[in-house]
Amino acid sequence: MDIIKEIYDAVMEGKVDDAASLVQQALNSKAEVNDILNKGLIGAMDVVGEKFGEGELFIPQVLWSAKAMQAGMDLLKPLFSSTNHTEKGTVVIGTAKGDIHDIGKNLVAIMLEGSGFKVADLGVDVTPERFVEKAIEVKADVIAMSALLTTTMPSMGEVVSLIKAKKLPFKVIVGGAPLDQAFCQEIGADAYGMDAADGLRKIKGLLGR
Ligand code: B1M
Repeated sequence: MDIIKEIYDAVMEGKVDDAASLVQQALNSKAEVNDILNKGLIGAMDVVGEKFGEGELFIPQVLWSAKAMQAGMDLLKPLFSSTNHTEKGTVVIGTAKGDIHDIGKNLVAIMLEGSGFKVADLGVDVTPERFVEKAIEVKADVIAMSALLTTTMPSMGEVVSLIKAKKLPFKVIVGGAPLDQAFCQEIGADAYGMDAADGLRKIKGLLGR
């Protein structure tokens, strides 16, 4: 069987060890990293999400799939490592208040680090105040926020309001499956990242790098 399909199946079935060893095998056999990530790991997680939404899969199964995906992603992380160590800027990243989804956010953080950015990762369920405090503490250039729930999207707008009220210099980028460019404009954020690669591109664009 095609190794990418095997990775896809391992994530679908939530087989954490298999996902890791198959990703390693794929890397050893010089499979395309983008195929491993997009067709194997993310492709499977998208279908898991659809089945979860339709009530065909339940939270424990989704969690195992998420763990399998993360195990595969951990092995890809070094491949995104920067060869150019000139620091491009500092980004504070986290998942919006009330939201514990972190796979997409982790992917954005990996790509940023790999591209030479300093990343302060606040994890999940981050309050608007905490985003701003951390950005002040580390003298960030950008605050990057992820949300996967429609109910947690509005707290991203609170971050923008806090920044404006305090006249702080931080740029704001938002991303996550339920968001779009219109929402980004509605809350007054500076950019919307459609996926992790687009997030990286937009952050570079915001900083002129
Ligand atoms: Co949740 N969940 N979940 N879940 N979950 C969704 C998001 C959902 C769409 C599933 C569904 O119903 N079809 C639905 C949200 C509905 C809505 O609000 N519209 C949902 C729900 C309802 C819930 C709970 C409420 C379920 C419950 O308890 N009844 C609960 C919420 C808990 C909470 O947060 N308070 C919950 C829990 C969970 C798990 C814990 C089981 C698990 C999370 C594990 C983890 O993250 N560690 C989970 C998962 C895995 C999902 C799905 C299946 C997959 C999400 C994922 O990781 N995708 C998801 C369905 C789906 O999205 N299809 C679902 C892979 C990841 C790579 O994609 O994060 O979209 P994503 O990131 C993308 C882009 O969006 C973008 O880049 C990435 C790709 O390159 N991106 C950015 C993301 N952030 C970015 C930031 C940027 C730029 C780009 O710049 C800053």
